[in-house]
Amino acid sequence: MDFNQTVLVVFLVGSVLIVAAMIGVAATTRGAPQPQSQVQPRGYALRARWFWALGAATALALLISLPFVPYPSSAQLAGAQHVKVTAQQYGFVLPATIPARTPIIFDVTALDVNHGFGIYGPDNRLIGQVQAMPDYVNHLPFTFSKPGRYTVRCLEYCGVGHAYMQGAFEVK
Ligand SMILES: [Cu+2]
Repeated sequence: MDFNQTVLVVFLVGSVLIVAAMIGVAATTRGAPQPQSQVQPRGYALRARWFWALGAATALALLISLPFVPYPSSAQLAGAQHVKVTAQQYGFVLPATIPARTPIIFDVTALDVNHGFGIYGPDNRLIGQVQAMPDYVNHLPFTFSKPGRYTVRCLEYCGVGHAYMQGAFEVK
């Protein structure tokens, strides 16, 4: 199963669970309304438990995922090679080749309006992106582990030619 199929399955299972919960609520709330004094303590107790459960889940998710944050440390970036990227209606100016296994910092700017600088790997999956803005330089650190042909696409609607705004570079 590839990534897109996994997303589809998760989405479908989630949708079924939500619909099931809605049907459950609809089926169990048919009777006469209960008085507020009877419902309130149960609701408040449920709310407190829900709060702590969400807090615990968030803390756990942070602890598990923090080591995988994809941003390089400043030490790793000390010797990084800067690559200038200029976006303009409707294309990108950037070098034709970029070295593999070398820390890179893309210095991204635009000459006219806001653009998106989205990098797609050889398997056509989005692997990194940053905005390209006029009169401002955004820095996107990235280290390419796989050689191949990478495509750059504009990810921000920038005018009539937006859909065709592409670039490419070779990682060697
Ligand atoms: Cu665009």
